[in-house]
Amino acid sequence: MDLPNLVERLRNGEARAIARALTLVENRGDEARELLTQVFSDTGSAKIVGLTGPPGVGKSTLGDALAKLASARGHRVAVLAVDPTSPFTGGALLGDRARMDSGSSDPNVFIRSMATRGHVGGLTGAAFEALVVLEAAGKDFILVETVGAGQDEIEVAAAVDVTVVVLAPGLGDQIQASKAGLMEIADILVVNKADRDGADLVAEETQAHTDGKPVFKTVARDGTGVEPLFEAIVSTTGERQLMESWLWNEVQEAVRERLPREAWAATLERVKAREITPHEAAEKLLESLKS
Ligand SMILES: Nc1nc2c(ncn2[C@@H]2O[C@H](COP(=O)(O)OP(=O)(O)OP(=O)(O)O)[C@@H](O)[C@H]2O)c(=O)[nH]1
Ligand SMILES: [Mg+2]
Repeated sequence: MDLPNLVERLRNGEARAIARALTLVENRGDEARELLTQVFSDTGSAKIVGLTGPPGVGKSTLGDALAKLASARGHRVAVLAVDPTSPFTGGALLGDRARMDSGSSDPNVFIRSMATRGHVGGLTGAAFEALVVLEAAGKDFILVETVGAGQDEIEVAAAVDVTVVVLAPGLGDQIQASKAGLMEIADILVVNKADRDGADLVAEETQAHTDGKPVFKTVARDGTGVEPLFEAIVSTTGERQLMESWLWNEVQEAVRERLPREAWAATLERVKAREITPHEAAEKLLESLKS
């Protein structure tokens, strides 16, 4: 598939072309850049929903249930799982990525997991580009799942139209700390695994710590409570920060790439020795990029 061919088939929404384009984006080569340049102007209108929360709370299961519902309502749906810690369930536990990528129980839902760790530009750049690819393919309801653990993941979840933070009963104490950051970026909160003991308590506590944000209870596994959640997602209009986050990410990457390592190391030593302040150092480093 050459590039013009790929772009045409991507625009037609062909699953194989989407998969191919996402692989290009994952590999972060020149071809991906060229592809994005060609399709960028016809994107921007999809509803992009972030699903984030601690590992194992049921994000993928809930994502699958929401995707099916959205598909049944006539949306063209895609689910992007960024660096999942466990594979998509889709009703059953699936082992490998090939199967995971067809893991939805609804054949009209495009599902893809994406590994971005360790890649140049990091998680954020690749994930933002992937979202644009899905939009170019005509997807109008896109769920992006990230584990709400690292700063990058949180950044992606916060940059979309609606951020849904998923919690569940039985989370350990160490989760409590990261919960505060998660609450902040949430538009909507969900306590999943409502069939388990302690779900009501978690929901009450969560409600008490949010200033009037809606808290939903769901049993993703059997679909209980998913419909009201879906309605809330559809009627929430958050402020999309995708382009701002993306641009800022690119600027940071560009600066990082262009700063000579030696200049960086030497300047850092001077800062450590308290010869110049980080502020002065930053000015000098930016100045050195001009020449
Ligand atoms: N009891 C109960 N189990 C659930 C529910 N939803 C999901 N699970 C189970 O919880 C486990 C984890 O579900 P996932 O959907 O993979 O959770 P996740 O948050 O995507 O996990 P990571 O991607 O690894 O962070 C699976 O065994 C699910 O079947 C629920 O509503 N109730
Ligand atoms: Mg998952």
